[in-house]
Amino acid sequence: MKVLLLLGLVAFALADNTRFEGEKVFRLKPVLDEHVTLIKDLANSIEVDFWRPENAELVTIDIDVDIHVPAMYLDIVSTILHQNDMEHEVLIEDLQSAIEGQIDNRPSPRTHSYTKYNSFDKVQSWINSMASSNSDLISKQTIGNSYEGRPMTLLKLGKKSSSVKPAIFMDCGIHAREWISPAFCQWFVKEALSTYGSDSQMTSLLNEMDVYVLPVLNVDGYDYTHKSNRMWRKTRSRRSGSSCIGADPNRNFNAGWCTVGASSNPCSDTYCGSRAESEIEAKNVADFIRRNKSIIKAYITVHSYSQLLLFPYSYTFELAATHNELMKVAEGASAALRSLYGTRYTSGPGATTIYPAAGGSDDWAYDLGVKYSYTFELRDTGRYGFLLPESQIKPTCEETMLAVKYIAAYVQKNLY
Ligand code: DDK
Ligand code: ZN
Ligand code: ZN
Repeated sequence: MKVLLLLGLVAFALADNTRFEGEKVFRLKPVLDEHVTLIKDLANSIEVDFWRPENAELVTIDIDVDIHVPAMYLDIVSTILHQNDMEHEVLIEDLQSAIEGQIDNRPSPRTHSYTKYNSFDKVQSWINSMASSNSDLISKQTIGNSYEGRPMTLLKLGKKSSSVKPAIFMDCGIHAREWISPAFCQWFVKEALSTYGSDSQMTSLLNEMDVYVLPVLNVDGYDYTHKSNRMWRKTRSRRSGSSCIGADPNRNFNAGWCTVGASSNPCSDTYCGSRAESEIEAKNVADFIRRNKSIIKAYITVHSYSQLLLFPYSYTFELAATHNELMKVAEGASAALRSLYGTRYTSGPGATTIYPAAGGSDDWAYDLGVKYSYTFELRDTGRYGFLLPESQIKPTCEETMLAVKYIAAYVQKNLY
């Protein structure tokens, strides 16, 4: 007993439990070239966590820059901002309180809940129970294991059929800290199953097509944000020659890999990895989509935050061959989303709408031949950022459902 207790204490002491007391999130508004240079210099000299854009190289004039600043640098940063007359505001006064405030005060259900941020283990047991209880409409398969050995379980929704059906592939949780994303995939599965038979669009969709849903792509990172560091973004892979962990899975796909908006520094949050598909999680997804390329008609990937509906390209400023159609569908989807609660989304190609960034899954899928390829950046626009309160899970998922269903209906209508 004593030994167990001792072991427990040792494990506790060794666990990385990053806390964020007194740390702030600032929104900077650079309007001069000097401001941009200043932000980049700041990033090189002190430890700043870029929330939006996700690294300093992506900072340009006239965009909002959201940065999380550790307590020890607050005075310097504030002095620099004022000395250089850079407009700014404090988005989050105290990051640790915001992290705690994100979780509702409702008694925490021991089981899975659609209106809470579920741990990886809870999502995993939810996947298993969903797949075993609705065998007519849903099945699961593992597309591989993560770096740390967690299963990547894919759900297949669709009325069983003897013929091969065209399909839509959707993943959530590429980035670990974007918790609203896996929450949406879980919501989607629930809604699909519960409205099949009553909602005519969902019924027809699942009769004619299959929808593959990967609720959590970056399983190791997601688990790590629940257990150790809420602000983690990347995978958890280790490499020789660097003590820094992980690569950005959304910079690791083979689409203009590491040419722009990505870093070759393993310590960066946008590290592109040692080569395209070096991250097993990206490779497992790419392998699945390659294997099923002839049936996959649309690819949807869900992130947060910024309220954007993006499509190719991000690795180049060139317009996609089907740009006009991609834009038309995105605008229809955004309008559908907005019709529920008035939430405004901006649609457009990644490179000009958010920032140039190579190695994204959407660009890769599109170039492979998946004609309808979209990246959602869900709520909000920065008030809570990654720490969107649980009270917003339901409205966010409800409105996003309308956009995803809009895209699905369009794809279904244009199958043949
Ligand atoms: O990966 C990113 O930095 C954001 C989501 Se957090 C999306 C960037 C645009 C789509 C990538 N092709
Ligand atoms: Zn993301
Ligand atoms: Zn983001």
